[in-house]
Amino acid sequence: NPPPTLHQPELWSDDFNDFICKCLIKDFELRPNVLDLLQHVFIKQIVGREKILQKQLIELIDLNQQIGVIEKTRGGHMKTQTDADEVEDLATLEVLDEVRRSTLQSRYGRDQIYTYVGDILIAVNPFHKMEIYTPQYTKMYIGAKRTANPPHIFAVADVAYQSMVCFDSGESGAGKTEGAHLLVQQLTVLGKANNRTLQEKILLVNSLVEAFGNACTVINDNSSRFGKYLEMKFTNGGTVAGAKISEYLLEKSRVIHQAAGERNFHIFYYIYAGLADRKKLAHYKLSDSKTPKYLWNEHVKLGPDIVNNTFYKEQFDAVEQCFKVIGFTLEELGSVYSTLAAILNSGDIEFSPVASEHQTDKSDISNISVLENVASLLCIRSDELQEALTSHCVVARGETIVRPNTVEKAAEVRDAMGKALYGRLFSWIVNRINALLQICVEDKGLNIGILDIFGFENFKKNSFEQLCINIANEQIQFYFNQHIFAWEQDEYLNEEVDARMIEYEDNRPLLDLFLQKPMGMLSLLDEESRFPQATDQTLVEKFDDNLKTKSFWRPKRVDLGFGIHHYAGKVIYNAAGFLAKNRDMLPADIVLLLRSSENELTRKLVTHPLTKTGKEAERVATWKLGRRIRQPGEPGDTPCHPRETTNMRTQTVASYFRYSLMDLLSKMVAGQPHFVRCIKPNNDRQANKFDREKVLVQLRYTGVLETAKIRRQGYSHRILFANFIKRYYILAFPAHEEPAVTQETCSTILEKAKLENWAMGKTKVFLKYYHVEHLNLIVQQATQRIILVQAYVRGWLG
Ligand code: AOV
Ligand code: MG
Repeated sequence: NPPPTLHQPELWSDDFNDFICKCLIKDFELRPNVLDLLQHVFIKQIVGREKILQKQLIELIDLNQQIGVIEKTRGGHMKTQTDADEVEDLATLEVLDEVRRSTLQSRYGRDQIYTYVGDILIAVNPFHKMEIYTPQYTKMYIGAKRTANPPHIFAVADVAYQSMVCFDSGESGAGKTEGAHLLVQQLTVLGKANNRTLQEKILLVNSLVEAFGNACTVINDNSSRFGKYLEMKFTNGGTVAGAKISEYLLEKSRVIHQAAGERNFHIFYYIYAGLADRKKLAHYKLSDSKTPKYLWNEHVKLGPDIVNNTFYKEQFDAVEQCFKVIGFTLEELGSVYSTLAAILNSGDIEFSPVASEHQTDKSDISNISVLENVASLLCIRSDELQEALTSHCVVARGETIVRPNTVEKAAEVRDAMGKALYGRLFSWIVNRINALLQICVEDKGLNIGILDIFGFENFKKNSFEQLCINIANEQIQFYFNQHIFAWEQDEYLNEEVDARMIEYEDNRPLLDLFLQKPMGMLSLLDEESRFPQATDQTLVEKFDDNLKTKSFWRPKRVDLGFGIHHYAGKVIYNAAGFLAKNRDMLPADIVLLLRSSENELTRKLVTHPLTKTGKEAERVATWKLGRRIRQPGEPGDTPCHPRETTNMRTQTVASYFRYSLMDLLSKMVAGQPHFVRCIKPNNDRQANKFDREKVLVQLRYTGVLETAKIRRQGYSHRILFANFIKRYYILAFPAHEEPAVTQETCSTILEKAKLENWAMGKTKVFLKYYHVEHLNLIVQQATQRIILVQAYVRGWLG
C-alpha cells in the first residue's frame, strides 16, 4: 500500500501513530523501547496538539530517512554478489576448494592482495609498491565496520586495537615483516599518541632493529634472521604509552659465515660504506682497499663495491638518525661502532703454525697489527688477546697447565668471539631501546603484541639454523591449529553443541619429535653435545637410533644428512657443524679478558644480566684465580691476566631455544590472537605473477582451506549467557527490564534480531563472526535512534 501522506489530518489516528512508529523503526525492524517511547508520546501527548507537532514530525521522519541513507552508503561496499571472484571472505563461499583458490588468483590479478577467511587475513605478497597505505586509507579503516571496506591489514590493526595479539606467519619472503610494519604504522595512528615523538620512535625502532637483525638471503633481500615480538602498550584510554621488543634466536653464525649467495647482517655493510663516506674508516681501523673478510663471500664478489654503495651510505645515516631520535648518546653510538669495527677486524686475524720440531700443534698470529687493532677497539691489551686466542688451560690432577691452540682451534676461538660480541651487542641494543621506550605504563594497561618471526626455510643446504627456524614455525603452526581447530572443537563437545568436526593436519607428533624430553631431537642433541668425543656423525646415528617415526629418515648418499617431513614440506638437513653450533662455546679467557676492558660497553656486553656467561665468569674468576677483575669505573691500570682452566659451561643453543619458544608461547596463549597468513605468489619475487602450484601448496600446509571450512561451519564467537544478555538485551527487551540469564532470553534476542545459524550451548551462545558484527551494528543503530528520538521528544515537551 502507498503510505498515507502526512497532510491528511484524518490520519491522526491510532493507526497513523502505529504507521509512524513503523517508519521509524522499519530499517532494523525491532521493537525496542523506541516504540514504547513513541507510542507513549503520540497517544498521550499528541492529542489536541496535532497541528503544532506536524512540522516536527515531518522533520523527524526526514531526519530518520537521512540516517537511513547514511547507513546505507556506509554499508555500501558490502558485497551481495555470489560471484566467487568477487568474494572478499573465503569463508562465505559454499563452493569447492578449486574456486577458492581461483578467487585468490583473480583477486591478486586485480591487485587485491588481501582476502579474509572468516577472521583471518590472507595477504599475498604483491612484490611491488601499492598505494593502499596512504593516510587516506589509514583514515578509511579507523573504526569502520569490517564489511564496509575491502579486506586490509589496517582492518586487522583496528580489531587488534581492542587489545589483542597479532601474528604474521608464512614462508620466507612472504611478507610477514612488511605486514608487521604496516600493523605498527596503523596502530600508532589508532593509539593517537599525544606524544608525537613516542609515535615516531616506535616506528623507527622497527627499522633500527632490522638493520642489525636482517640480512640478504637467497630468498629475501631483507630476511629476518631473528624473531621479533613487539609489544605496544596502551593506557586504559587507548593511547600509545610505550613499546617493548623481545628478540628471539638471532642467527649469530651469519657474522662469521654466509652461505652461497647470502650476506652478513645489513649493518656491517652500512657502517663500512658510511664510515668510508665520512672518511672515518681509519679511526675505526678499517681500510677501503681491503674489505674485511667477514663481508666477503667468495660466492658474491662484493668486495670493492661496498664502500661506494650509496644506498648503504644512506642507510647508515638513517640508522644513526634512528639511534639519536630514540635517545642513544653519542658516546654509546661511538662504542657501538667500535664494537662492530672490532668484529670486522677480528675476522682478519690470521694464524699460522709455529715452526718447531717438537710442537707442531702450536699457532701464532701472522698479522699482529690486526690483532692490535682489535685490542685497541675493544680497549683491551693486545698481548692478553693474543694469549687468549692461541692457548687455553687444562686442569690435570689439580694442576693448571697452559696448552697451545692449533691453528684451527685458534680460528674457532676468534670466530666464537665475533659471534658472541655481535649477539650480545644486539641484545644490548634491544634492551637499551626498551629502557628508552618505557614510558611509565601501569601493568593493567592494554597491550598489543605483534609477532614476526623468520619464515619456514628450505634451502639447497640446510643446517642447524634452518632446523631451529623451522621448529619455531612448527610451533607457531601448532598454536594456530590449536586455536582454530582443537580448542574450538573441544568446546563444542563440552557445550554439547552439534557441529561437524573438521579434519585438520595435527603436527603434534612432529613437535614431540623435536621437543620431547628426554628422547626428542633437541634433547638428544644436548646429550651428544656433552660428550667431548662425540662427532656430528655419532649425532646423526643417535638420531637414527632413537627417532622412530615416518617424519624422520636418513637419505641415501647424503653424508651427515637427515630428512624431516615438516608441516610445510620435506627438508633435508646436513648435520655438519651441529655439535659445535649447539655448544656455542665462548672460552672463559675471552670473557674475562673482555671484562677487563676499559670501554664501558664492552664490559657491559659480558656482564649483562642476560648473559649467564658473564656472571659465571666472574664467579669462576674470583673463586679459582683469587685475582681481582677490574670493576666498572675502576682505574684501568689493574694488571689483568685472565686465565681459566676450562671452557665456560654455557647454556647450549638448543636449550636456550627451547626456553625461548616456551616464553614466546606463554605470551601468545595469554592473548586473544589475530592471524595474518602471508602467501608468497612466486619464487622469483616478481610482481603480477601467480604461481598456482606454489600458492596451493602454501594454502594446503597452512590449513587455510580447512580454516575456511571451520569458519563457515564453526562458531568463532562463544559468549557466556550473562555477557551476551548484558550486551544485547536492548534489542528485545525494554531498557529498564533485567531479563533472566537463561537460554530462552538469549534465543529471544537472537530471534528478534532475525539471525539464523547460531547455536545454543549449555552456558554459552555460539555465534559466527558475522552475527556479532550484525548485532553490534543494530545495537549501535538502535541506540542512536533512541538518543535522537529522546532529544526530539524532550524538545517538544519542553
Ligand atoms: P618475510 O618477513 O615474510 O620473509 P618480507 O616482509 O621481508 O618477508 O617481504 C619480502 C619482500 O616482499 C619485501 O621486501 C617487499 O619487497 C615485498 N613485500 C612484502 N609485502 C609487501 C606489501 N604489502 N606491499 C609491497 N611489497 C611487499 V623472512 O623475514 O625471509 O621469513 O625470514
Ligand atoms: Mg621477515
